[in-house]
Amino acid sequence: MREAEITRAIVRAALKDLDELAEVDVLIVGAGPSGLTAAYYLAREGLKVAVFERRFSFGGGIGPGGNMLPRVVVQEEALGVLSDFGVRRVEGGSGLYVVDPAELIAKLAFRAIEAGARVLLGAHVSDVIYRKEPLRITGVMWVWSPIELSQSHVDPIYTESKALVDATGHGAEVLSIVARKVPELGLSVRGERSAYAELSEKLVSERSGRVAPGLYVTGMATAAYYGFPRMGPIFGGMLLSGKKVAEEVLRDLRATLPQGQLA
Ligand code: 48H
Repeated sequence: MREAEITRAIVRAALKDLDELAEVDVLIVGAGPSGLTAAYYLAREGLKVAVFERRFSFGGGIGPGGNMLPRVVVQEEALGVLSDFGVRRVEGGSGLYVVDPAELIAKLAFRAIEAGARVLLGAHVSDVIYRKEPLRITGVMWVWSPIELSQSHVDPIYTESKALVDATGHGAEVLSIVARKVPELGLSVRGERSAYAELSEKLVSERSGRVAPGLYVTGMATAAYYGFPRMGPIFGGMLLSGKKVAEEVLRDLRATLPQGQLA
């Protein structure tokens, strides 16, 4: 085997991939718990789904558990989602179930990818694309993360989407960009509030969804956007929120697009 052939195999496959990622049905920014959950429920319906994650790993905030103790908890209401992903849990009392973060990360990612979602690691989303009349968000601009970190001036490239989901966690990065750079949409990111776990879990699960034409929010980004409290190392709300945003995206895409128009 020649070294040149190793290069060619990588380049050919990667360029084909990037070509396919120029246009998707749903683009999810962030491969944390909410983003991966949404990716699974959308991909299993046959949509072309991509998840762009700026780290070279997935799971977002799951890995460190609670203050680096290797466990997270999930409440009873989210057991159905855990079952859809085949995640094992043990009872922790008071309606809480205890989960191994490594297993949660692995199974969320495995199921999303097996269902057909494409997870692109090291892809940093730095801007959005928009259109007027009708005013809507139609995709993102992105660069490889090491380029972003180097602070070199490199123009990003585009991915168009019919639905763009902000699953970037505490920073609500996509919505913050839109609030600043597409003021016509009138969005503002209020910032999360101090901890109130039960209330926050309920609000985040219920309110994740569409925030503007073509633009959706899930997970902690929902709390940051609406000014909801934080909840600490309980993850049921993130899973339910990912499922909820997937349902809204599916509903909207099915209502507005004939089947044949999905990418
Ligand atoms: C590409 C990006 C970009 C970008 C960020 O933080 P996450 O785990 O997000 P959620 O909302 O799915 O889960 C939140 C949960 O982990 C958490 O922090 C909780 C429950 N906290 C409660 C509390 O009180 O503290 O994942 C977001 C992912 C990360 O992997 C980022 O690297 C990635 O998004 N990301 N990827 N382009 N611009 N910004």
